[in-house]
Amino acid sequence: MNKRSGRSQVAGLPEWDRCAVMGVVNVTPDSFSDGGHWFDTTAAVKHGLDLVAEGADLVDVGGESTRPGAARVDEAEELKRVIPVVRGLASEGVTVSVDTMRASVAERSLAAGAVLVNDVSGGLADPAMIPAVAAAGAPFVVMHWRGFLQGSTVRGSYVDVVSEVIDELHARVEAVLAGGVAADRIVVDPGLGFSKEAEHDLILLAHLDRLRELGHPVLVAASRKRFLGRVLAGPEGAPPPARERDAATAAVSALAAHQGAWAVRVHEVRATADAVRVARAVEGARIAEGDR
Ligand code: PMM
Repeated sequence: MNKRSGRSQVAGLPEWDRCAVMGVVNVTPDSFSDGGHWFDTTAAVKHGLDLVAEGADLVDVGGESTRPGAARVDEAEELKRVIPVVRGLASEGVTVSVDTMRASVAERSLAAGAVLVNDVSGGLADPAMIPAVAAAGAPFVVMHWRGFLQGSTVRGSYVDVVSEVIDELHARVEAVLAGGVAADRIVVDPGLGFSKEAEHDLILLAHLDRLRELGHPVLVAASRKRFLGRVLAGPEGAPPPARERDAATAAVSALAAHQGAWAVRVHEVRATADAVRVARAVEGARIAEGDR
């Protein structure tokens, strides 16, 4: 934790003096938000490098779509998609995160140069995940997750969504700590859109301060998600397609950075890179004012 700005850091990763930008490379044929456009190793590596050129601090590589209703990819296929892309980006000096629920994919990715494991199940999907991350000494993103089935009605009912997400994340963090992952390597994530309605996502975004009270850096992954489609829907109620939600995503990035998020995970990096820099400048002005 930086005492002056209150900014949180993650052991084992570079330090950024502002909210970090995590660019997304989905190496899948069926990702809802980029239509499988990057389903090719060379194209995926090039896309990751382009994201870095546009201002991404780290690149999150995933080979399995988590969109509602997506079928699970088998392990061999996930490895085939992810490992060459992780290796290609890491060999170019990119800070690489791997988005996987499988311990084997996490282990092989770390061996290929990844430095962060991002598991949307928070270690629940694969019992071997936490021991693998602990053994490697890798930083770990623990996302709020209520199971494979997602969407509006499935396990998405809450009385007080902020308290419930915090309590459930706290329980996962305890399990991850008990499994041997160091406290200063744990990142928490509210899991926007996972077993949550649009209003749940918005309330969680309004209360990132409470999530930060868990004592771990917070990752926010709002990019192109359904709740933004709902917010932007026209009078007929039709949400714009995922690719037309990037300006809204950048707005969330500014809001998240302003509330002290450690990082934001986005598909379109350029606008978010600007947004987090503006948030940093405003924060710098506030700190300078306090010094006068
Ligand atoms: N969402 C998706 C994929 N990976 N990782 C984290 N930590 N948090 C998320 O909310 C999250 C994630 C699904 O979105 P995508 O298919 O657009 O990548």
